[in-house]
Amino acid sequence: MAQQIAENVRALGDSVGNMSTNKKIADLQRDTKDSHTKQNTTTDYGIKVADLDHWLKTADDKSIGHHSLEDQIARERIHRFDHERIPERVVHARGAGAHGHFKLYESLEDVTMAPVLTDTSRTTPIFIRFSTVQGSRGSADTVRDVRGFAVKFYTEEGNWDIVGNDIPVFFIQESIKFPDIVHAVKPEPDREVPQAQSAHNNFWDFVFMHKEATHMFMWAMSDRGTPRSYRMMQGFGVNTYSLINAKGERVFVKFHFTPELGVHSFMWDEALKLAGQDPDFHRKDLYEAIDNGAYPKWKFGVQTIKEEEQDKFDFDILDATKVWPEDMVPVRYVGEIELNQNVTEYFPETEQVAFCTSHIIPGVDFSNDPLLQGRNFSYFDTQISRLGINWEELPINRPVCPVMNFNRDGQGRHTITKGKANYWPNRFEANPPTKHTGTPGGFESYPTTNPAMKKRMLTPKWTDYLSQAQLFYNSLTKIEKLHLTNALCFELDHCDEPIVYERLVTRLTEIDLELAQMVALKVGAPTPQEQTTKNPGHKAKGLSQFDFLPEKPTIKSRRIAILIADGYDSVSYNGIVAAIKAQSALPFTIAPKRQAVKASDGSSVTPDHFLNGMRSTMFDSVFVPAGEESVKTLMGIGLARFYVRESFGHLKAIGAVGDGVKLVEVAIKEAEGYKVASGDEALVNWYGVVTTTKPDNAASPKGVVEMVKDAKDFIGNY
Ligand code: HDE
Repeated sequence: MAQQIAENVRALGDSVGNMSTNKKIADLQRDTKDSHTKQNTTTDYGIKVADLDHWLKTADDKSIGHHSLEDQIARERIHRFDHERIPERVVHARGAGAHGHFKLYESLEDVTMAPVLTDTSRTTPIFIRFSTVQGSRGSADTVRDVRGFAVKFYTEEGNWDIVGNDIPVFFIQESIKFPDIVHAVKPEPDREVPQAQSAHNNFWDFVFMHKEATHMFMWAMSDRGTPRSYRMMQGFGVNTYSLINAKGERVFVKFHFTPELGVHSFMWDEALKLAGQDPDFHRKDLYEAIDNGAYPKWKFGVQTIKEEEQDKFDFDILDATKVWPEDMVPVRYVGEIELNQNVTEYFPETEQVAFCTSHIIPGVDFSNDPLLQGRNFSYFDTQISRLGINWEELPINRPVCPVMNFNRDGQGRHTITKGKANYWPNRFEANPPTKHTGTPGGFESYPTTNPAMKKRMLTPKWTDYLSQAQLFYNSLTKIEKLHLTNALCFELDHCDEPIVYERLVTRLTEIDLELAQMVALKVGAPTPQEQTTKNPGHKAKGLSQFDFLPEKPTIKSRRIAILIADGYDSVSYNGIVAAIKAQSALPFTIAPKRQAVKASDGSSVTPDHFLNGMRSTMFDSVFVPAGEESVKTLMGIGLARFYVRESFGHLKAIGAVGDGVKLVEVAIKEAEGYKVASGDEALVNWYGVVTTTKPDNAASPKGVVEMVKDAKDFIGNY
């Protein structure tokens, strides 16, 4: 089945990976070898090995005696194994990566001289690593958390890294506080709990003590904290960088990546269950989509502000706890990234890839963003303890353009450099610097003037901590607000020290009274009576994720469960499978058993999974084909009825044909007002993870939005 799906989706091939021309993939071939060959095993120093099963020891036919330390082959294997682990990243330890490319379709030469952003004929290889922040390397994918979105562009002028997140702001303004926020969110030091959760005293204590964290925690508690897929979330550079054009002029810039499939999230209940049912859900989802040819794509855009306009905003444009509202500074989309090749081996690629905010190229520069300045120190530094000083020589990290420097020695040095010139200047005039010519040559920092006073401070503009938290909350749809409220209730309910949840409720009272009252009720804090800071009710576009539904509704790469049992109707079953494939989605047949299931006409199919093997949470949608006997069997199985009811509770598209409708009716009969769609046309109109059983409602993004609004009471009670 999996192969059929892959072929089918590939045949539809709306996208060409063009891997043979990817210079980075070609570069990695130098270090890639195939283990599935008949080549004999050798030791690490190359001799062939005669026995891979027994340690050298004294032995005769009756008994075995002492092991010999002499066995250099056994010792080499154990030594090698003993040192396989390297330190995991201090944050963003769990991740998944893939290769792809960046294509520019509109030149940005008015603002930058970087050819990767001006030359529309170029295709630049990229590697992206997505991650969670809090959890260890073995933690679950779907936990509530910020997601890392780190992109390495292998440009002809050197590597350029945008080390971003799926949320456009950050918790703190100054990088000196980073160890505190990370200590506070990670497991508490006495008992080392909880794992991969922000729902604990230390985190909420920290965010209360740092009013600047309010905006970010509102984002993290929104549905952005539980993405449906890495492929369905935005990416943001977060920090303010600069772009420099050929005339030497500077603009400030923020980078954006917006997914072609739209921004979609799990409901909290799904995310919670999936963390146990399939802790690798996001990792597999990325792999599955690329493997099936459904290559994830994002539009790449920039927001720019001219130097002379930097002071015209209420906030400081260097403050990473603030967005630049899109109504004030529109996003200019100029290119596209696509991921089209999975990694060959996780460790040398996804684990050893090392990103640095300090990796910029001529035409891009930093700003005085205090968070960025600290990050520029931290990333390089952390790679040294994780990977050793020669980490930039590792295959995944080395640039595709020539590298020449005076580096020598250090652990794990690979390069063998000929000649005597290991310093500059030298009598051979070897490896001179490149003059900066206005077009990208040698990197030169943009010259700026700075205040003369040396002080530990920020300016008064940085102390407005609440306006954008209010702006964000005001801009959400009702259903998003409800989800955010529920998330806060869950998190604060996990805090058992009253000072933590009571104080946090007072903070919420500065954002929205109704929100604060609801949370107070659920978490046991005194109910606030009045709003303590005025909320002027401003809204902005680009904050609600409903602003990022796909331009063309699509079910491409969505996973659809088809429930059958013996006696199913092969016509409706085959029809739905074909219709799903025609939409480039993935059908999965689920039955009470994994052995062949017989149709009423005598044909049969082997299901992909049995009911308990893959629960409804693993799918975006459920369909029940016709077949009297099949449906009767399913109706008699509690888990089958629950399958449909749970999908309904998670607002997934549910479809049924013929007798299949009975199962759907039985399963969701308690939810009055929802009609069950029947007939083949139901599928054609299925778009997105949040839709309804009414096909006409689901036919457009607007329909989806409306439906979600209609359904809010049901979800609220679920
Ligand atoms: Fe990071 N961050 N960070 N961070 N960060 C790391 O670097 C740090 C911040 C982000 O997939 C570390 O290689 C400081 C903002 C991502 O390999 C470390 C500060 C944003 C990744 C580090 C921040 C990020 C990291 C740990 C405050 C969004 C994973 C391992 C000044 C724009 C990259 C590593 C990957 C990783 C430091 C804040 C995103 C310790 C000091 C803001 C996506 O160097």
